[in-house]
Amino acid sequence: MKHIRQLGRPWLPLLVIALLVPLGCSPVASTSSPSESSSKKTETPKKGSTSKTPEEGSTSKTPEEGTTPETPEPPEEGTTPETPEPPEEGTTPETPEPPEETPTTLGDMVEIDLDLPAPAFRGTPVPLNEPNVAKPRGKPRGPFLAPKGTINLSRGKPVTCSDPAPAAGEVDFVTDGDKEASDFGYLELRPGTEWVQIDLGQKSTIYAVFLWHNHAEARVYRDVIVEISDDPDFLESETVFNNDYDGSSGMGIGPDMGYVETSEGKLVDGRGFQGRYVRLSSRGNNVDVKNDDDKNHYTEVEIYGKPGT
Ligand SMILES: [Ca+2]
Ligand SMILES: [Ca+2]
Repeated sequence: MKHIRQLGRPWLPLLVIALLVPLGCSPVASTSSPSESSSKKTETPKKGSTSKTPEEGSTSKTPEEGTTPETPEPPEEGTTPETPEPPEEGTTPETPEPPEETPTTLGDMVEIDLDLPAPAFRGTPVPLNEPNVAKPRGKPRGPFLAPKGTINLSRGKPVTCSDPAPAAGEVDFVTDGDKEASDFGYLELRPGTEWVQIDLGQKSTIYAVFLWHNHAEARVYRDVIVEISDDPDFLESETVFNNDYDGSSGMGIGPDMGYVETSEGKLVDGRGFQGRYVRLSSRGNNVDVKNDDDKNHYTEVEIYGKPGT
């Protein structure tokens, strides 16, 4: 029994080694491979996280810069952010574009015939003691040019006004075609800032507004303001003329000059703005104010343009 025990002992260490070697080998070998594999895993998501590279590459740069393993993972993340962005950019610029294009659409320019009333006084009006008034031209106005197809849109169209009880005349006088200087031919509105408004019946492209207050004598009407809108209440509008130099009518200080009434009427450039309604405001005149009777008079308004849009 002793011999067997002595012979058996020298084998023990061999057995132990034999058992340890396979156990030890596996951990040593595994440490190297996982470290490499882990590093590869971290690298992949890092490159993948920079999703912009694949985004750009997916469209054009990928074939040159892209490596095959990176390409498949990121595109999924990259495609999602790209999709929502373009529609946002596309919709925003479309909205502001229409108002810019609207007033600049002009066709072939032709001369439009006007039916002017007879002059009520002769000679060039004398410069008036009134601020911000343009020097009278002293000669007839040149031809009225407008895009081909322009017509008088306002003739016979319904008129409303801010004065609930006009002192003289009817609102229909403003668009009845009678422009002769006469105390019986105009609509008279109370003192202060008042307006008349023409409903063209449909949204129209407007190239010019001609305006006759009372041209029986050389008068200057104050705070002449002309607006175009699709809203009958004019909460939003395009102002095409404003000579209220001190802002006393509450619609802002205007850049335009005052003018002396003549039989030619006042030509206001509509600039091709579109709208269904045109509103004309004024704040009395330099003649009647001396008599403490600072009223507003509208003999005729003609709006030239094209019906519809
Ligand atoms: Ca009239
Ligand atoms: Ca004013």
